[in-house]
Amino acid sequence: MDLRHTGPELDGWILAQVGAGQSPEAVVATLVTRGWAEQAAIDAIDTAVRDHLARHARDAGLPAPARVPAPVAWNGASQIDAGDRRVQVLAHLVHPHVVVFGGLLSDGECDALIELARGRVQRSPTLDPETGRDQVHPDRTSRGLFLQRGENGLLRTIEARIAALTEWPLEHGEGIQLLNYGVGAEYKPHYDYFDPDRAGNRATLARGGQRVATLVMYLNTPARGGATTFPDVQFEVAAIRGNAVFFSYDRPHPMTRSLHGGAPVLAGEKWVATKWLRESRHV
Ligand code: PD2
Ligand code: ZN
Repeated sequence: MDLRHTGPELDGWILAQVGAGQSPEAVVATLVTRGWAEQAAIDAIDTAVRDHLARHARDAGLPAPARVPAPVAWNGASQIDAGDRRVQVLAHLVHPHVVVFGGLLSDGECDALIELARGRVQRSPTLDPETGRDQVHPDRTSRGLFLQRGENGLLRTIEARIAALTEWPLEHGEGIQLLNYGVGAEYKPHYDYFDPDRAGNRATLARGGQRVATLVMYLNTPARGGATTFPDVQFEVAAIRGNAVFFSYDRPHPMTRSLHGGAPVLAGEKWVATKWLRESRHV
């Protein structure tokens, strides 16, 4: 078989190899022995598999999968070098794709973010998918503050760390949102992606494409309650100061099992900083 050129023959061969259980590394190695440069072989495999999955999704009436940040490997390193800080990997779930990080923020950074927001937070809105306008909704009873990306030195430091940790371009991140929940406040289960079929989401989607991942960073440890929950898999992440939960969703569809919520705070208060990552540059 002629494997020297891109085209249907090569794509068919790649899919047959992967389908037979060959690892991507083994397929790259075979292509290299046939004269391919390593990076070109990786790109050819990536394209063949991605096109195949997109066709498969379309045939099944589903949105095509997007590329998403994938910060950890299965049974990979338990600490990640995030540039200026080593971050622990405390737990990793594949579907939904959830990673619990330890020690992402220092105590001082958590306190500084809370101080920045205290007195400035207002009742958090949700985006009305029909009109595209912010609305106050009973499902979301936290108080929040949106910050600009790179608004001050502290945010620039944290945003650079997040970009290193997630291996996702800093410019694809939205500005950080600070949230405060008092006793009884919660964020009922929802999806963070935007429904592309709703007219009110068009303007948001035009400014950086779809959201593909969320990072919720815990700035304090509530006295009781306030976990981040994933109801589809009956999984919850305890809010512990400095830790964070990351989750990704490769398409705007419940099949991602990315339904999640902020459970009610039962005692004390809860502070989080949320960072959403987009497919492309967010403006
Ligand atoms: O505060 C949380 O745990 C939480 C839960 C679900 C935050 C968000 N979603 C969010 O900011 O989207
Ligand atoms: Zn959310």
